[in-house]
Order: sequence, then structure tokens, then C-alpha cells
Amino acid sequence: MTRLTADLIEGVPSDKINLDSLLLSATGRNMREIALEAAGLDGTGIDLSAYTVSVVPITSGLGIIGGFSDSVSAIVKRLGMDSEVTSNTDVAGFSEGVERGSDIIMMADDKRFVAYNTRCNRFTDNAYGTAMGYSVVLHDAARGLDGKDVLVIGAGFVGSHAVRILKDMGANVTVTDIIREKGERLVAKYGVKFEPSMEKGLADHTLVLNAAPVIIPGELISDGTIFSTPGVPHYFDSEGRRRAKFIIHDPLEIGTAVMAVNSAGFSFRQERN
Ligand code: 2YJ
Repeated sequence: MTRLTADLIEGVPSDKINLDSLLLSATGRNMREIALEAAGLDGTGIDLSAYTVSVVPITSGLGIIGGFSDSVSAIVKRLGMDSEVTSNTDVAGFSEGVERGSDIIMMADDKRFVAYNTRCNRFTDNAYGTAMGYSVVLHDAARGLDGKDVLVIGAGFVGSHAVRILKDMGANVTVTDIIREKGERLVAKYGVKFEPSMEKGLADHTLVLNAAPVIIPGELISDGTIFSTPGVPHYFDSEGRRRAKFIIHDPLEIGTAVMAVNSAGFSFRQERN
């Protein structure tokens, strides 16, 4: 999994890219609506302001990423939740969040980024949130995926979740990965297609979820392609930007928002039943 850097996320707390306007122009829905849809909470009337979140800075491994916890907290606040970064780090920070009575504790080390729901002892993670969020974005931007051909680039954690989610949405999924065995595992598991050549995959598709750390030369992109692209590094040249209909990417927010709302959904459903 690619490690984020302080410069990648520096614009997140101030919402420099204005994610809502990007999402609204591509999908007709804003971040909050996409996250509710991704969490299966559309139309339930869930009150996100009833949830409190603690974000715990984690020093293990390569350590704190400047601005990471503040970015996560800002994203969660934009959804309407109450959020604070704990003053302690690591285990002391987790304890602080629990003692404060927070409903959700969010924290990331170099391997996992999780949201833990203290009301029902369940957690959800960022790979799933990212795959679900970007799949919903592609679904909405394409005005539905049933029977449509979708290319997933990358068969890692996010790509594997995305393959399953997009298939469940009714798409005809083709996956490509530079490691053939990874792609073929998904073929065996989900009955999707494998395309060894990313170039050919891109030539044959106008709906693409890119979950790989790959920079795609514009000349490979088919005119009118919708890219839902969590992959970092994120770069499209001017030819790629000209050919693509939409390129939807942000460094942290879509995955984080979906995992926070997923986590709220655990206790919302439990308490409603
Ligand atoms: O608390 C901190 O500041 C750090 N321990 C954060 C570490 C963030 N983790 C990563 O960048 C991981 N590679 C996973 C991030 C997944 C985002 N899609």
C-alpha cells in the first residue's frame, strides 16, 4: 500500500481541490451523499452529527505523517460528525478516545488505516472504504454499471475489493495487473476476465477504476473515459486530461469519508434493530 506524504495531503484540511464540486459535476452527488450511498445508508435518515470521532496519531513504523490526523479529522467534520485529534499518540491516544466516549476511533500505521466503532466493537478499513467509495463514484458518474464493461487496474487490496464490488453492481469486470497470478486469483474467485495488457484494456474500455501506482500516458486513454482513480502517484498528462471525460481523484477524502460513515452504520443498524 502506498504511504501518503505530508505534501500529498497538505490541501485536505482546507479542501483545496473542492472535492464536492468535482463529485457534483461528475456524479450529481456530493461527498456526504456518496459516502451514505457507499455505506448503504441512503434514505435511512441517519444523523451523522450524533457520532463523535477520535483520530489517534500513530508513531509506529515510519511514524507520524505531518497533517495526517488533522486531515482525517477535517474530512470527518465535513460529513457533519464531531471529531478531535487525541493529544496522546498510540495506545495512550486510543485509551484517551475510549475514555472520552468517542463512538469511532480512527488510526493508521504503515499497513492499515482503520475506523473502530466502540459502541459495537467492530472495525472497518480504508482499503474497503476506498474501493467502495471509488466504485460508487464510477457507478454514479456512468449513471449505473449494470451490463457495462469496466476495467480495474491493479489487483492489490483496493483493486480486489473493487473487482468484487463492481461485479456485484452488475458490471462486466476485466482486471489487469503486471503480476499475472494476482489477476488470475480474482478470475478464479469472482469469474471476472483478466487482460494482461493495460494498454489493450484501456483501448477497450471507457469506464476505468485505477487502483495501481501507475502513471498512464494520455495516448493510451480512449476518448470519453471516466476514471475513478484512487491510485497514487496521481498524474495525468495534458493529452490524458483532454481525452478523459472525468478524472475523479483525491488523496485521502473519499476512502476516509466512506470508512467513517461505514463505521457509524454499524451502530446505527444495531441500535435501530
Ligand atoms: O498517524 C500517522 O500520522 C501515521 N501513522 C499515518 C500513516 C498513514 N498510513 C498510510 O499512509 C498507509 N500506507 C495507508 C494509507 C491508506 C490511504 N489510502
